[in-house]
Amino acid sequence: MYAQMVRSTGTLKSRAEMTPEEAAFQDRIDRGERIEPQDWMPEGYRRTLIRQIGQHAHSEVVGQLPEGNWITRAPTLERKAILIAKVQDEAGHGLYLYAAAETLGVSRDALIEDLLAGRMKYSSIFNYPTLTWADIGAIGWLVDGAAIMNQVPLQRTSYGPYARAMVRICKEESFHQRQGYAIMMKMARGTPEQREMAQDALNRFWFPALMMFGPSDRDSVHSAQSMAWRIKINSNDELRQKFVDQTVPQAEFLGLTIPDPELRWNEAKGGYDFSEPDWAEFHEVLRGNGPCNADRMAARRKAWDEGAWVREALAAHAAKRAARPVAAE
Ligand code: FAQ
Repeated sequence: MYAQMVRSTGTLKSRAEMTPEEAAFQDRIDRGERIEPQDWMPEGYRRTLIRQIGQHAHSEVVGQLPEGNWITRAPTLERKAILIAKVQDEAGHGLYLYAAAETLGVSRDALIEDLLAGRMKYSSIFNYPTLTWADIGAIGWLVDGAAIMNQVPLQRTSYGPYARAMVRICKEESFHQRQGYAIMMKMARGTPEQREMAQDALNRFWFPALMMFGPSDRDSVHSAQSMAWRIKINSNDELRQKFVDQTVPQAEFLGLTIPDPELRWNEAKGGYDFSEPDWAEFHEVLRGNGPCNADRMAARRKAWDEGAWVREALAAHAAKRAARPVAAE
């Protein structure tokens, strides 16, 4: 199975099967109460959150790499400054999320070691290359757009520190999405070559963006339990549908074509019908065989190894400070 760390059976415990603590916990969730770090929680809830928040944090940090690739080649100083700010925001998102995960009793170092050892995942989308400047537009528009669709409901997730981290992240993601769309508008209304570049970026990023929402509901192993615990508010397919419905008019406004011949408005359901992504490709990317998996992990390992002296210096400084009052006595 492609799920790691946390085994979800797909079948939920009935009330009769729950211990009194589990039943009381479920009641709190059902009443819409927030769970805080000091509260009792089932071990599965804690581990599911560590898995999801940790994977989310890793995605933010690995997600800096495809865009960082274009900082030195941004077409104007203004675009460069905006891109630097965006990439820096992603580091901040990683930080809030690692901090939220730490409230569950796992250290940031342990999470990063799990990522580097292949025991934890990061979003499949960041294993695709950024070949042209239009890809930076497509990432902001589609990738941040998909992230917002997924993360706005997470502001209401049941675990307090995760929900609160999401509030600021969503505000910043909205700015990211707008900067990506602004690049797409410029390209789509530019020279024929720029327009072609914008269309090509949309062609390459459309289906990988749809994969960000996870496998279809029929194959999602964690959704049932995560939704019962209100860690997830919506299913993968619900969010994917909302994303398509929101994005198609934006593509039309740009005068670009979504690369899906099956895409059409379905009056009865009040949404678009569209083709599913190639799930075989999705699983290959998750297995580490996407176009950039090896490069991304090599970059993260290098950063971790070369940053060792910073971590050691910070630890030595903290130890020195902690020893200071003792010395004064
Ligand atoms: N990539 O049973 P489900 C961003 C895994 S946004 C990789 O459906 P679940 C912003 C899943 O983890 C991107 N793996 O799982 C940005 C599980 O494996 P596991 C990050 C995926 O958790 C923009 C297995 O498949 N956002 O970074 C993917 O209920 C631009 C079974 O799947 C989040 O992480 C995938 N696409 O639902 C940054 C949002 N899909 O863990 C920089 C929070 C599924 O057991 C630049 N996460 N898998 O080994 C979530 O909402 C959920 O975790 C889902 C998956 C929806 C991703």
